[in-house]
Amino acid sequence: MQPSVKHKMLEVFTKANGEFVSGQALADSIGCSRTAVWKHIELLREEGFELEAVRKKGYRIKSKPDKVSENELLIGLETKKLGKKIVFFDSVESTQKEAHKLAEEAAEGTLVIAEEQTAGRGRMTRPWHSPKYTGIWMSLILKPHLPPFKAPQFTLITAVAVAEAIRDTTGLTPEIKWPNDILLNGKKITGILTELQADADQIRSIIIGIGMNVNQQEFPKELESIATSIAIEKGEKVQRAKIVQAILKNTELYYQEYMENGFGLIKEKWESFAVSIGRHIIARTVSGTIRGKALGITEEGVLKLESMDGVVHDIYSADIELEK
Ligand code: BT5
Repeated sequence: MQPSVKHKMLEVFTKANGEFVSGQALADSIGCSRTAVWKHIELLREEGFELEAVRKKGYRIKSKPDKVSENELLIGLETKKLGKKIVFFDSVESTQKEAHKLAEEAAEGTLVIAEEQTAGRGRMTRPWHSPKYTGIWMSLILKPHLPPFKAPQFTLITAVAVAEAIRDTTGLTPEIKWPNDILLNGKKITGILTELQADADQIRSIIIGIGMNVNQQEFPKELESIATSIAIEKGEKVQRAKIVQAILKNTELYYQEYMENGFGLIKEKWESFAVSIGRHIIARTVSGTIRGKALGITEEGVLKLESMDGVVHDIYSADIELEK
């Protein structure tokens, strides 16, 4: 199938918003014959789209396949900029690596997404388990005109966008563990990896990697006790494209809010999801381990941690464990 005809057809269905579109209307908008429309409807069906056909009314899309390729993500995407350009891989080493390669030339909002990563990574080159067709493995390229020290705030902006996307699409109640984990019932379902391409005083690109466990029913032994998925917590599978669309919509909204009005509203929302604030925690940083009470985060997204001797530490990056 020619991508342009397929795209045009999906666009018409998107505009129709679940209503029927007649074969003639499809043919007219696409600029092809009714036979070609029929042929392309069949091809969409083969791809897993459920299309209802009713005489005298036409066609409508009843459901989309659970894929995260361009077509599935573009139907129903409600953003102006984010995700308007999608680079899709069926299998790739790491979307983060691909996004780094593309960043210089890419338009802001370009999304790199894959059905599987064979060498997905977390912070400090830790491995990120990314099995095929079950999760969301994606990297988003943003180009804010900001100095590099503002970049950590984007982890928090993304965390709020992701937490709300999970809440709104599944009804589950996620929590955020500073700085980059989203949890369901105390186990990790999402990790965020914010990386930079920058000059000394100016960000060129921020590459936000998001890894979310969605439809996995099981995990490898080493992750069993710390990881979970939406399907495990909800008891049913969910459409990944819907969640991706919600993440993009929320990220666009909070990115704009941040650029126009600063961090205030996002900080408030972040704190409403935060699990570690006010609790006794262990923070493992590259320069050592500090135990104490998490007081909150600053406008810069820095964690304030009060140790037993009353000293308040600024934590820029760490792994956090909640004290029992
Ligand atoms: C993170 O690192 O949590 C950031 C993960 C970012 C992954 C995305 S996927 C798309 C993009 N492309 C990439 O290559 N990466 C990004 P960190 O806080 O360092 O956590 C890593 C640790 O989480 C590992 O050491 C494991 O213990 C655990 N882990 C690995 N895979 C997991 C999974 N699928 N679910 C939950 N925990 C996992």
